[in-house]
Amino acid sequence: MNTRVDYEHLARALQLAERGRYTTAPNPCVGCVLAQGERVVGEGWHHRAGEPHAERLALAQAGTAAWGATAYVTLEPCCHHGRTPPCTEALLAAGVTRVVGAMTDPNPLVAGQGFAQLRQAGIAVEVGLLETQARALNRGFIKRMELGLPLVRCKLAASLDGRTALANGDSQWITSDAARRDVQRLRASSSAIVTGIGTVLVDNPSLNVRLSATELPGMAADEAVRQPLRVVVDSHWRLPLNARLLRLPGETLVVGCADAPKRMAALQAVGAQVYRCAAHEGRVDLTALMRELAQRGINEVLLETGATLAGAMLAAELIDELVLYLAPHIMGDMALGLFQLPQLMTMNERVAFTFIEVRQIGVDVRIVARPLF
Ligand code: AOF
Ligand code: ZN
Repeated sequence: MNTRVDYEHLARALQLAERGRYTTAPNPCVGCVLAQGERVVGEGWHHRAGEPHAERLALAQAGTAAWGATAYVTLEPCCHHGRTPPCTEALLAAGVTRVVGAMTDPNPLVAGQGFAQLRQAGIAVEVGLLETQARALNRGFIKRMELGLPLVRCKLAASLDGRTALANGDSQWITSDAARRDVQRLRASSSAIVTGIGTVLVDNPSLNVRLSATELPGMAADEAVRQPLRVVVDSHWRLPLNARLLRLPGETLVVGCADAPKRMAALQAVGAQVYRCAAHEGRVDLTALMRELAQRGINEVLLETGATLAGAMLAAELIDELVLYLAPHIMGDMALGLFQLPQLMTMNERVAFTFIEVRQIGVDVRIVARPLF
C-alpha cells in the first residue's frame, strides 16, 4: 500500500531525475530520495554516463541516516557492473529496508533482477507507483532497450496552411524567435539530429545547439552543453566538403549507401564520420539507419528535414512524435508541404494522429501529435 508520503517522495525523485534531461544520455534520467517517514535524508539524480547513479549520490548524502530508510527510485536499481558498480549492493550495504520503485529497468542486464535481488535480501519492494510519469521521462531509452530503435521526433515549422517553403525553396524564417528558441531546447535534449542532403544543399543549416547551460533547466552554469550528433542522410555522398555543419563543434555523421570509397575518404578527411548503410531501392534504408543509431547509444532523434525524408520516415513508420510549429500566416497552395507521400486514393489511407498537446509559443502555435500506426 502506498501512502501520501510515498507519493510525495517519489514525485520529488521524478523532479530530481528530470534535471538530467540534457546530460544523461545514453543513460536514462533517474532520481532517488531516501527518507525516514516524512523526513528526507538523502537526494540524488544521475548526471551523466560514467558518473555515479542516483542511488549512490543519495546514499552519500544520507550517510548513516540511510539505515532503516526507504529508497524512492524512479527506475529499478541496477544489479549489474556497468561503468559503475551495482546500486542494489549499495542499498543493501547501507541498511535500506524498503524500496519504492516507479518502474522496472528495460535494460536486459537488469530487467527485474534488481528488484528480485532486493526482495531476496529481505527488502520490502513495491513497484508501479507513478509509473506513467517515470516512463514519460525516458521514452527514448525505453524504446531503444525494448526495440533497438531510437525515439524519433519530427520537428516541422509551417504556415497556418501547412506550407514549409516557397516553390523556389526559400523557407527563412517561417516561425518567430520564441519558437526557434523552443527548438533549441528540443535539440539540446536529443542525442542526434537527422536531416536529409536536400535540406543541407538548400539551407546549409548548422543543426547545432546555441544555448548556454544557464538556459537549460537542471544544468549547472559551468557545465558544457553537449552538441547532438548531426546525421546527414546522403545516399550518394553529395555533401559539399565546405558545408557549414562540418565546421562546427560536435560530430557529423554522413550516411550513404552508394559505393564511392573516394568520396567517403574525402568526407573523412574534412572531419566527418561516414557510415555506409544498407540500401532500400537505391536509397539509405531508414530502418537500418535507425537501428545503427540505437546501437551507437542514441535514445532520442530529432528529425529536422524537408518533405522528402520526412515523408519517407513517416511511411516507414519510424516517427514517434510530430512537433509542429504553425505560424500565423498563409503561404498558398504553390508553396511546399510537410510530408511527401504517394498520392492517396481513399480517405482510409490517411496517416492518423492523436493530439498530445497544443500550446501557443510566442506568436506561433506548437502542436505535439503522435501517429496511430
Ligand atoms: C540505476 N540508477 O541512476 C541509473 C541506472 O554504465 P552504467 O554503470 O552507468 O549503467 C548504465 C545502466 O544502468 C543503464 O543502461 C540503466 O540500465 C541503468 N541506469 N540505474 O540504478 C541510475 N542511471
Ligand atoms: Zn545503478
